[in-house]
Amino acid sequence: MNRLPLLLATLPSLAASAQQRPNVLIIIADDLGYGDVSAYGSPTIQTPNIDRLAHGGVCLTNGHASSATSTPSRYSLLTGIYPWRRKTNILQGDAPLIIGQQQFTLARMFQQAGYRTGAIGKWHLGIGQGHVDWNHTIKPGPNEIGFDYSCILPATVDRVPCVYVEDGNVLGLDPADPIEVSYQKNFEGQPTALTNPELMTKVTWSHGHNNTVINGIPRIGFMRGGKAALWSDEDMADFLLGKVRDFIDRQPSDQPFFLYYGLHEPHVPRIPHPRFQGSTTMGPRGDVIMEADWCVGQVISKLEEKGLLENTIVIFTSDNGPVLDDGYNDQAAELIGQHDMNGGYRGGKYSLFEAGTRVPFFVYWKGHIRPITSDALVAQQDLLASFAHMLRQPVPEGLDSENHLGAFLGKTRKGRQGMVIEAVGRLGYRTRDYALLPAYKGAKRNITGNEMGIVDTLSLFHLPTDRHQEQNIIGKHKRLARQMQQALDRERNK
Ligand code: NG6
Ligand code: CA
Repeated sequence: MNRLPLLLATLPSLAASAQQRPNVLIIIADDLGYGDVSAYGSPTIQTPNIDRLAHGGVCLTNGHASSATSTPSRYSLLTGIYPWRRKTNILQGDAPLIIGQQQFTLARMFQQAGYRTGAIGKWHLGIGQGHVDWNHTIKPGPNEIGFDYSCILPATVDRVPCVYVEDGNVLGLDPADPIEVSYQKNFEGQPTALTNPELMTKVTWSHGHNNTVINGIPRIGFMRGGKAALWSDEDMADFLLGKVRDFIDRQPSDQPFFLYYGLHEPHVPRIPHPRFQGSTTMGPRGDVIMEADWCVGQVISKLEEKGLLENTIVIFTSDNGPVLDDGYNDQAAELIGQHDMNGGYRGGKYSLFEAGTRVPFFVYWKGHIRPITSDALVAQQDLLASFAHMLRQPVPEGLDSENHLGAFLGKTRKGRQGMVIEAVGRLGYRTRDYALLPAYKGAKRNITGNEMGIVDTLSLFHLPTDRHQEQNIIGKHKRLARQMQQALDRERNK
């Protein structure tokens, strides 16, 4: 214990670091589970590049997405507001932008502090104002809420349109072959996975994904045209990485950057580049995790090459917990073997149980952080207030973002007192060690097979001794449960 102040004394102080205005890179995976990285001790998967961040920085063991699905969780990461205050839900590919153009965002905060900002990869926060015309510049999008540059997949890899949108324009679009998109009905004469199953040459659907087939993969939603602009699923990792490299290469040497890099792995459809196919015994889900880990290593190498690594804070996390069958017959469930993607926690994607929101969360800053494992309770929406504090930027009142810069930089193991967690519209409450989950009417399991939460009765779990949330101890801890319920109600009524 006595070594701590000594070691810290050799590191630059928080204030000095703030003056340097380090670059900030957030790498956010899609559906990567707490047990999907070897950093937390999983013996069945090896993620050396991600582990390098975890072992060389702050390895957060109690870091959360605010929600167990993508749109809501990304919404609060970027706005610092709980997603259920805005009733956000998983968006379709043509849904309007859910962040207001006047709204304060993490990207805008960095812009105010003089940063150049970028968003590359999965977006899923909507684009345009409804009735999007994909053949002209689409506004508003990332560029209207604080990003100087963006190259995004509008929604998810399994949703149309299967094109990249760079600074509001569909990349590679041939004006003679315009794009049409609908989530209501198919375009006349267009084949679907149902009418023409033979088109599904790469993977077939198990639930939900039976509309337009693109690149041999059935998707959600209908799309026609835009052939030259279609992305290649196998090349997506390399493509996005290329855009990340370009963004870093174009950075003026006298200006810091903030980059939001949304990995598409291991969300469905899981289509790795051939060099990763068969790289694990877990089938495509394992293989795309290898691909994602490789991408992380490549970005770190890029920063090293440019001499920027010591001046860049790298955050690695995931937008929500893991899932096996999320709509495709890709053998994820069959081949998972002994691998526990939940890391011993219960639930998963869509779930209010722990594995829904407790995600991989690492903060790496070469030469500035004393490697530490920390069970401080922190949430992705806290990055906003924390970086604002670091950069001495004002934030609007009433946000759900708390400043925990000390916890993120490993100076303290103290984090939040509590936080609201959300899964498909249901709310629970977490303190550092306890979870309060509500009773609700509904199915015990999601269509994916993941357990949803508690069905019968209000429950309290003590996570350090009951990782798998088996023992409801509410009878013994009525006062604590009441306090947590009141804290949840206070938040809800704010
Ligand atoms: C669901 C999809 C699922 C996935 C999810 C979004 C079906 C049956 N399921 O509606 O495959 O796309 O939406 O995932 O269509 S998320 O990680 O972006 O939240
Ligand atoms: Ca996700």
